[in-house]
Amino acid sequence: MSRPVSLEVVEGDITTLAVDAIVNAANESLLGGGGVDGAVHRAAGPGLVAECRDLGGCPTGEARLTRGHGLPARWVIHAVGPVWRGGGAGEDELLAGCYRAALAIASDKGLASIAFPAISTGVYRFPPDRAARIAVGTVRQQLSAGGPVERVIFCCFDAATAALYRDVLASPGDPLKTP
Ligand code: AR6
Repeated sequence: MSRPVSLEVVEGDITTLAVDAIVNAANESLLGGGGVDGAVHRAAGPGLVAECRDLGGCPTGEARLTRGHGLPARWVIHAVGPVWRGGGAGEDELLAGCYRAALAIASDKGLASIAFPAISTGVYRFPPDRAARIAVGTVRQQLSAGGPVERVIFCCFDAATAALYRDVLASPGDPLKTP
């Protein structure tokens, strides 16, 4: 029997969430940056960048695991989203790849709860509505196969992004097929 997976929207700072894993919107170096990446590294403390250094980077569309260090979350999954270049450079598939890769890591580790930021929608300029549909659609698709993940939080830094996610979650049909 398959158990229901809870998909929730939380407005706020992802570094405060006491979940099994938070996802970081990182860059290919994995050595920190601005936005959510800067916040994650500040809250985790210097042990995080030291662990990241040993990973040797991460290609766009993929993800890597570290411990949470000073964060309330036990683990950080660093996902590298694509820079938006107009939509013709495989951005949709690369963004979907981030969500798939992060959930695959969570499943491998047997994690029950995971929180995602709106990957690529800040410095990397991915259109937020398109990104929200890809995030929700890909997570639903990935979790339909079952596994240990029971709770997925879409952590939105502002009210507009939270409203967008609530709309996508409430809309009938597959968000990946809605133009
Ligand atoms: N908690 C939750 N969401 C946040 C937080 C936070 N503390 N801070 C920002 N956001 P961005 P990207 C939201 O720019 O577009 C970095 O320099 C933000 O409002 O953090 O994937 C990396 O090193 C936006 O909705 O990530 C890379 O170089 C979302 O998180 C680059 O930026 C993503 O914005 C990655 O750019």
